[in-house]
Amino acid sequence: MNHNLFATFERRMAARGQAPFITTRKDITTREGRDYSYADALDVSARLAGALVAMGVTPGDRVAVQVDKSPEAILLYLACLKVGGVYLPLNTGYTAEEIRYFLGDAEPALFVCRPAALEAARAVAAACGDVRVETLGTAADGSLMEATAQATAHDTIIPRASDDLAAILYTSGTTGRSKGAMLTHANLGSNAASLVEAWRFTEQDRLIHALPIFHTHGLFVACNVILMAGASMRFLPKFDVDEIFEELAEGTTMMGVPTFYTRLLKDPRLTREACANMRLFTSGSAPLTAETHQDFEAATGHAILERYGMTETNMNTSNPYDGERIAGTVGMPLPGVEVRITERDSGHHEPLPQGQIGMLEVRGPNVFKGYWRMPEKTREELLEDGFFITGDLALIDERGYVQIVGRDKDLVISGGYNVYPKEVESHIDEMKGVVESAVIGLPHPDFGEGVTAVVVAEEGAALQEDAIIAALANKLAKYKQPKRVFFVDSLPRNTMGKVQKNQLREQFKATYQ
Ligand code: MLC
Ligand code: AMP
Repeated sequence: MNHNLFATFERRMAARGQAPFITTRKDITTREGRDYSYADALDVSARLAGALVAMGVTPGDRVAVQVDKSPEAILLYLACLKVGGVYLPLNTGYTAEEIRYFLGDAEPALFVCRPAALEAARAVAAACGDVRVETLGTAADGSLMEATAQATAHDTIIPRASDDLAAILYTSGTTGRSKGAMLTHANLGSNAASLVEAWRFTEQDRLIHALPIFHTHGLFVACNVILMAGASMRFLPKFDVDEIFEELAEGTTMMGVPTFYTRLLKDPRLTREACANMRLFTSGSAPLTAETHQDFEAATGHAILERYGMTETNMNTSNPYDGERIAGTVGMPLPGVEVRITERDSGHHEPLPQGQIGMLEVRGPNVFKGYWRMPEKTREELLEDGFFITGDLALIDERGYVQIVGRDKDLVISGGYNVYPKEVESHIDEMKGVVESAVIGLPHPDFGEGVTAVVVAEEGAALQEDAIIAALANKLAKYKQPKRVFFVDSLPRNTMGKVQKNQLREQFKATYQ
């Protein structure tokens, strides 16, 4: 049997024929959009697959993609699956320096970039074994689409085993070095099927899609679910409050990070009437405060359905569709997913009594295969019994709902994007005049947490906040850059010499309030 995820998608897509798959907003002047029915998507993805094969992509090859959001980028993902390639999406915010690491580590057969970034991409690719570079723009333009127009359709779905790789998604690590999470066809397929069921997606659904498509949330949770349900999605280039209000009347569902909801709540147009056609709002990637949950329900009558997941695991838990959606909880394990809370640092992974806070560990068909070319890291986090150590601290309440209460990992989540302090600190520490630094997340009204640096300068060094931020511009994606930099004489440490970030978070807690 062919376990290629594309085979499952293709059956649904063929059955849906001329039904809409992805629609885009019309251009204001031309009044034209690019709408793909399922039949169109099958046709173009088959030709894209033909182009990939002609470019030398063979089964198991990585295809790295750093492009702006467009329907064609999703068709490229589908084409990549079809030919047995491993899709490797990259955040559009990554700098050339960051891209160099990913290309060097993943050794892709092909790198697809934005047309405007071609020169820079070629320079990076040349330094990484001369990776082939093609372009894809947001107007169905670029060399990849030109090749596709000439390509013969590739009709065969390359056979894949269930644990063959479908995608690699990079996720930063506590050591500052990003790790490629290897996701299999079975990981993605099983999770999408669970979510369609859990969230009652049907062919009638129209998802308002305003997330980026290079992470688990916007790519797998959103697009795979839509494909499996045979539903449709309205593709917005990014989250924009005005555009969301224009879409609510015809949408039925929206998936968002908490920042989407706090921004919508600030707008007087958020009413029951405005959301009358909607049946479901979901939230994830970062904690949704109970206050936002309650305010949203008061304004719209909709209880946001919060779920919890990770790049390595896809979605693990979800509040119920029909039962009570409890604010401040991430619900119960999805079917087939096991969750246990263990004593952190104990090393024996015995479940703690119900109600106690500990390390959250998960096991199931959703859990990834390991980190790309990092067997030791994989062994540290993915246990022999199949449980994955999430790094999140949680408890399970008496009703069986999971509450995430904190993180054991030193991680900041800003607007749904992960920022590992170590990565930012190492860049700041390299700067002239810096003794050391600590990067922390502080409560931020818009992004949930705001990345903040606390720096110890050498005596007599004339370091400025602006200069430090400016010096990071070419090194780190914008969302990783500190929004503020503070100077202190020394960093607080415990007797073991470990920096007490709690104290710093307390000292600077009012920064963005
Ligand atoms: C943008 N900026 C950010 C930022 N996004 N800074 C910190 N954190 C962020 N998340 C920068 C911009 O570059 C800009 O800088 C300034 O902040 C203000 O920008 P903005 O216009 O207000 O931001 P906007 O473009 O509207 O983006 C905000 C956002 C976006 C929240 C809509 O970040 C977003 O779509 N986040 C979703 C992330 C996501 O999909 N996560 C899923 C990960 S998967 P300047 O200086 O130029 O003004 C995962 C697993 C799971 O975690 O469970 O789902
Ligand atoms: P990522 O590595 O980008 O996949 O981010 C995964 C992390 O996001 C998890 O380990 C959690 O810390 C966090 N996360 C995701 N969903 C939620 C949620 N609903 N509540 C709290 N934290 C979440």
